[in-house]
Amino acid sequence: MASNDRVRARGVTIHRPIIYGNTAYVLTQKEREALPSPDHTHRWTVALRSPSSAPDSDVVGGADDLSYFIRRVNFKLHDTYANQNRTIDKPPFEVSETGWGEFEISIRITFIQEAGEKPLTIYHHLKLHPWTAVGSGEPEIPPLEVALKHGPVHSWQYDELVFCDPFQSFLSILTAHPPTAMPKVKRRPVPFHTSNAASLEASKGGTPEFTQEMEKEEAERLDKALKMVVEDTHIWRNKQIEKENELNRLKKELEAAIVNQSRPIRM
Ligand code: SLL
Repeated sequence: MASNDRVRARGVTIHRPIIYGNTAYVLTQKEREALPSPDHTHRWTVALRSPSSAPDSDVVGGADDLSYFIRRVNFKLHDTYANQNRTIDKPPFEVSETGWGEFEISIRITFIQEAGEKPLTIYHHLKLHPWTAVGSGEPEIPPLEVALKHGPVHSWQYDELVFCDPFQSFLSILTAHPPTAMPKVKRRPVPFHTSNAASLEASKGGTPEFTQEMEKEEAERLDKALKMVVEDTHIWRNKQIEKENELNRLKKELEAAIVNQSRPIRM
């Protein structure tokens, strides 16, 4: 190690974008019969990747190899799986399996030693079923024939790993590997996400892709949601004031009635 390896670049903040999530396919009858467990209905891949996609790829994200700063990723699956702890120590950082149910997967990221960072655990809810009844009633799991027509389910979350005051050596490694920029505008469907109702429909149209435009749209959705919360708070506050006034009025009426009742009747 060079002498300045343990020196921190104070005041510097550097981040690396990531996506994590899953893609799931409905198995055909033939595929199911070929499995040791014919009750499995889906084939899926859970992964940690770079957000930008390789050109003309049918994979969501994954253009960059993240092993320049990530040493290992542990995926912890549901108890129903044999060897539920899957350690992936080289890229691609992903696990493919078959199964019948959705569950929470914990994804533990271990950084390269130079980072001097503790491992980080994030969670992804494995998504197998396309949502139906969007906006009208509770979402339901559609029958497999319907899901088959819908095509693969893509459920991915964008996030950023932020490093504050990084060690000089780690900073050099990061700056030597700039992430591939995401396309500015949409060319493909947007990845499904529960916070974005529009993505439910869009995710039917093929392999989705993350873009810079999505960031702007997410900011707009957050703005809109904040305005709604502020408006609602205002409405409910006024209702509360109204009800408190009514309560006071009724209390006074009641007091007056009691006073009247207990007043001696003069003959
Ligand atoms: C559910 N709470 O009931 C969830 C559990 C478990 C999924 C889902 C395969 C297990 C095996 C599998 O799909 N487990 O290999 O038999 O929906």
